[in-house]
Amino acid sequence: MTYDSQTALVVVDVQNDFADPDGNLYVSGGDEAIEAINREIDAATQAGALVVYTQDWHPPSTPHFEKDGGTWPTHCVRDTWGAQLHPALRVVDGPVVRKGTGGEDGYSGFSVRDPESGAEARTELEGILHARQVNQVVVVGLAQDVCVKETVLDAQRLGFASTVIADATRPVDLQPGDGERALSQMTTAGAVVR
Ligand code: VGL
Ligand code: ZN
Repeated sequence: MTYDSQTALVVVDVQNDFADPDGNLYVSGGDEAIEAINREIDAATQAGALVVYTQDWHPPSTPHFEKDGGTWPTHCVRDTWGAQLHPALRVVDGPVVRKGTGGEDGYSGFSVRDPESGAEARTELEGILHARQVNQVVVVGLAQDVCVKETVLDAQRLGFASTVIADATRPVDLQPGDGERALSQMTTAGAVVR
């Protein structure tokens, strides 16, 4: 991608639990995507573009987790190894947006949703982008069919022209084909899949 000052790179959830084979919710090939992710971080940094990192950041107990009635194995519990950014990820100066901190499902970098009440709330991401006059986002990271997808769909809804770099993402593929379906959903929403 070519970056400029009105474009931000959003690096979604490149955390040990998703990107390390020993992680609790390892996304197959997540570690292999880091090289392509770092390439985008370098390109963005060289162009002076903003790089934002998101982190899934859950309390130890939340209806987001299987053990508490939810969908997912326990992952990205705040202040644990699993929640840390993967050591191979290039970390440059830029905001870090944490989501799911109050026990919500935090799929999108822009918004969270209480799985029980359905109540939605915004993270600080939209404000960060607007403050920098950003009107375009490039999204990379994990997982293609969960948090990357929801981040891109929200970005499109909020008026940011969005591009997802497919080889800088990997899908969970809970159901076979989820990754491919996510890419076409993002395309249908007006995002560019590269
Ligand atoms: C994610 C499942 C649960 C993700 C987060 O980052 O894609 N997936 N929480
Ligand atoms: Zn999560």
